[in-house]
Amino acid sequence: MKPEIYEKSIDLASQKILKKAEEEGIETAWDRYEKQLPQCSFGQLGVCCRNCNMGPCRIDPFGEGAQKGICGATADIIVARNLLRTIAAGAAAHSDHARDAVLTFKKMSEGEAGSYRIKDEAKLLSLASEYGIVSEGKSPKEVASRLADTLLQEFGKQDGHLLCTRRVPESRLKLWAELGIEPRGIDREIVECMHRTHIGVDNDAVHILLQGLRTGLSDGWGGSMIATDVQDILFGIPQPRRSTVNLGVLSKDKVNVIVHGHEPILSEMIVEAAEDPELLKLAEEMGAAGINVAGICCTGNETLMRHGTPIAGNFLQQELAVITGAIEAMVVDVQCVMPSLGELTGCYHTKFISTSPKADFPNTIRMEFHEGRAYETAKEIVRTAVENFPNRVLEKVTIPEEKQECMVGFSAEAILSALGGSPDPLIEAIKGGAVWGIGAVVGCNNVKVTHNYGHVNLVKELIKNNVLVVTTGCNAIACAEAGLLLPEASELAGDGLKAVCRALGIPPVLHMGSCVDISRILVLSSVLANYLGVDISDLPAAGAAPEWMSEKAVSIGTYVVSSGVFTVLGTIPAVLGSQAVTSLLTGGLNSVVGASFAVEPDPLKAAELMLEHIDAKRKALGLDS
Ligand code: SF4
Ligand code: MSK
Repeated sequence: MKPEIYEKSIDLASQKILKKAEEEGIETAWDRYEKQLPQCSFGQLGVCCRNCNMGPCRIDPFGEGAQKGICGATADIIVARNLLRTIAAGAAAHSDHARDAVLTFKKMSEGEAGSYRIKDEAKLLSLASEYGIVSEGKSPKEVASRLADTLLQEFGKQDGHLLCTRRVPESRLKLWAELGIEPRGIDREIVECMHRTHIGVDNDAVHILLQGLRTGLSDGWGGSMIATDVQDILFGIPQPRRSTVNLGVLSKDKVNVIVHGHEPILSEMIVEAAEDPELLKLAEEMGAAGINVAGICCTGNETLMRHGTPIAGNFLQQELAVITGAIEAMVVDVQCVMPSLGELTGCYHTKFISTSPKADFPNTIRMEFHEGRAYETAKEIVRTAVENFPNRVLEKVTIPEEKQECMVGFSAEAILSALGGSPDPLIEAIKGGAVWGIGAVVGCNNVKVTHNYGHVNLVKELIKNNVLVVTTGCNAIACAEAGLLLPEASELAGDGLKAVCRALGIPPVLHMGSCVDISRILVLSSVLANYLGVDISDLPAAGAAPEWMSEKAVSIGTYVVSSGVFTVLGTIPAVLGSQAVTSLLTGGLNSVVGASFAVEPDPLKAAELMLEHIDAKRKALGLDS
């Protein structure tokens, strides 16, 4: 039976636009999901292999048909190999993003990326010193150049291990070394995954999965961390600020430009170009009251965190934003951009502009971005949007009134500064029980879950139980839309957390950034663990991804668990076809890395699992008061 609109999304603005889509006969991801049902159970269980052309082979999960692929691969081998390829793809996406950020940084240092500057010299100098680069007697650009060279070597490194892992507590690093999963070169780990999963190479499920852990770590403590650090130098460390979210941020009378994807390199310039007097004058000539830039997904999170640029929505709202009929340009870079936008934008006046040399989509206008003329490209893009304003068809425009204020910008540095410069107040609050623990809730939307239902209900349950939540990605946007990113939301928190939030003037849910910024959560965990003199796995902390869908989320889950944090997944990964892999991930990993996964689609039960875990960790630390 066709689902009701309220079953598709809990968000009122989204429900209104889903109704509009129905009335206009416009197809969305939810409709296409219906058409996919029932989804292939071999695929769902992870027991289908296409790794060579003797296949595809698939294992009969009921034990009646084939139990081995043509080469002899069992369900355990096939599931483990598929999982390893998924981790590799996710790690590649984050790390290739990082590579581009470092290349821009390098060009900036050589004066070949004119529009970019060093925005945070203090972070440049502290990173340089962390990487052993002497900055005395050198100009900031010389230091930047040396740092860029060092960071670029992290990708192709052939000897030793990733330098960011120096931030890891010693006991954890020792454990990784003993297990042989200390990450080496970022590219090396990803390439090795592809090699190992080629027919006839690695055919032991445990051996394969250990490489999965190492590859995930090369993302979290490598690619993602480098992306965050370099973007902070170029664009500034996020600081607390206010903004607004949801489809209601779209303007009735201004030119609406959406920036969507993951990389802030171009969107930073678009935000600047939208304030260019020449373009503002042109907007006025076109009958618009100004230019309104709004974000979707993590490009949106990046500009939100650093400029307070409003966010129009998370992953499942990208189509809905176009269906409002109010968008002049949908500007995309990489990752999480639906190819459906090509046909969809054709139903409205929206220009669909693709900008990355790596990513094109059907029916786009290509306006490829290169650092050398970044601002010029940004201006051309904004100009295209402005000139499109007169084409807006007023009868087709519905902008929901729902928009929600939020407080964002909680980088690890900003959190420490909100605490007065030391983790002491937080540690004391945790020790005293006012803050019962820390929950890291992240990840995507997935049509298999009512949009934002998993995110919002899980987070509400955690804060009700005095768990301070840190968030990134689409979870952060869902929380913002539900009003949870405001200091006033502490009214929904337990008494202890409420008092702490009031004293510090912070929300009970702290927005730490985009998907690559989960590295900020790793850094914060390390700081807390080191301060307490324990391993990350000893902290009263737990993670969750209630509505995850992307391969990047699998890599993230892998590095979070490998770093010692128990993590609950709200949607089921494609591993259930192997008993061995499933029990390793959900149990066996505990005795290997001190943490494991759980799968629980019900957000309240997921919160319960996280709370039980936090209780146990508190007890082990002697904090059971
Ligand atoms: Fe089949 Fe083995 Fe080839 Fe996979 S690698 S398709 S299981 S023969
Ligand atoms: S955007 S990876 S849907 S969180 Fe980072 Fe959202 Fe997931 Fe993309």
